[in-house]
Amino acid sequence: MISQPHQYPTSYKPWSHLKTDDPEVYSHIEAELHRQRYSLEMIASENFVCQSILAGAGNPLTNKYAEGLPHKRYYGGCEHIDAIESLAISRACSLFSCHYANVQPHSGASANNAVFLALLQPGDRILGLDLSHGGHLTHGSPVNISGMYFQAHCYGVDPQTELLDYDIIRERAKEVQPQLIIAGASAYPRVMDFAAFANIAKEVGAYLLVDMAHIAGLVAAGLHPSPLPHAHVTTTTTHKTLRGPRGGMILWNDNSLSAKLNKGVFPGTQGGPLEHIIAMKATCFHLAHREEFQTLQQKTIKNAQAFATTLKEHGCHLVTGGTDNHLILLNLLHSNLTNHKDSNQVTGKDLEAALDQVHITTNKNTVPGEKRSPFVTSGVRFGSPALTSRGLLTQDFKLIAKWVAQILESLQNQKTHDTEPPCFASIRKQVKELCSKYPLYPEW
Ligand code: DSN
Repeated sequence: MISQPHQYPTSYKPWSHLKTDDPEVYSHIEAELHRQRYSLEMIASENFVCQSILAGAGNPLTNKYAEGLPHKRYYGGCEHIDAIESLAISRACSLFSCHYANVQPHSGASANNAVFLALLQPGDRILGLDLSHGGHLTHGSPVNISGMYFQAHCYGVDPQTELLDYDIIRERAKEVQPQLIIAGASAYPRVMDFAAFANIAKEVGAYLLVDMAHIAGLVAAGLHPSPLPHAHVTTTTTHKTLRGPRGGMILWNDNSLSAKLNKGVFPGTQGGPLEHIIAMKATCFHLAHREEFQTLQQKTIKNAQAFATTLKEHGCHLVTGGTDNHLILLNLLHSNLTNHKDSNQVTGKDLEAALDQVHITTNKNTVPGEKRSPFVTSGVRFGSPALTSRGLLTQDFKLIAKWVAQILESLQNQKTHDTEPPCFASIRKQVKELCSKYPLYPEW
């Protein structure tokens, strides 16, 4: 593991007491730690926190109710909670160069809901990136509250380049006349032009919400342009590239929005804040100022690009042809690696399951022009943050990409499903060796 502020001298684990108090839960936690240790985690939205944050999240602040904001609480005894939450707010503002932050959202989805409640009326029009083009459920999907309580419209990527085309987005915005435009994605591998989004929002008189959850760590390190100078409101999670505890946050600059946004969180959509997690958000923002964090984010991009290049060398088609950030989206509709005319059509579900069998963890993902259901899909999404935090190098990412291509090719060539393709056993062994070379939380 890299970028760990402290190595603990003993093998004491924060969850050790559960061994006697609740052996059943203890054994599931141990099993999950074992899974994380002996698999290659390539889900683009996941990461491994440093030991300080992992251990620090189990702290006495979990015992405290603190509804309200620092120094304006509905409960007594909040003086230390106030100090910690104020620190988290000021560190968030300093890290992202903005004036205001609410660090209470339990997740990115909760942060987005709070913004919707603050800025919209039921039935208002919102415009976000199509889910199958890399958008997110909370940006207007019909199965999410954002698509049920608002009139949700979407824009897509250019069918040829698979890139965002700001002229097309402008046209959509003029047609739809939304009250809110959402920029941000969970499967878009390229830089987003937030200034262009802001211009479009201004032209149609809409608020601009940027959901930077996936790229927050890159933004903090100055490796992706920041949305903060452009968006009315920015939301994020804290646990993806940012490498903090699992949670969300809202950032903004215009004080006239402050009361609405804060009320959108509490009492609008949440109750008591998770102050033990807010303490670790503060630590995350502190660590993100360090040079090691910058280096980690640079390596995250470099490793993703090495992975993408190797997949392409093996004949894989990547959405947009590559990546500028931490994620790679493999398009299986155009990635035929075999010479056989009658090769199998491999779905995202098939490849995700096959990679699971060799302990490479990914997720099936829709791709632009998707015809299959979200449970099947024609793509697989990969990400570099977790393995980069674990210490894997560019050469390791190239090796993993080679294994992915071998597995895909063997699925495309497979004549019978009765036996496992021959390369699986050897790749599984090599995955185990690679995991052992980069131990995860070795003191535990
Ligand atoms: N579920 C996250 C992702 O995987 O991208 C987004 O919330």
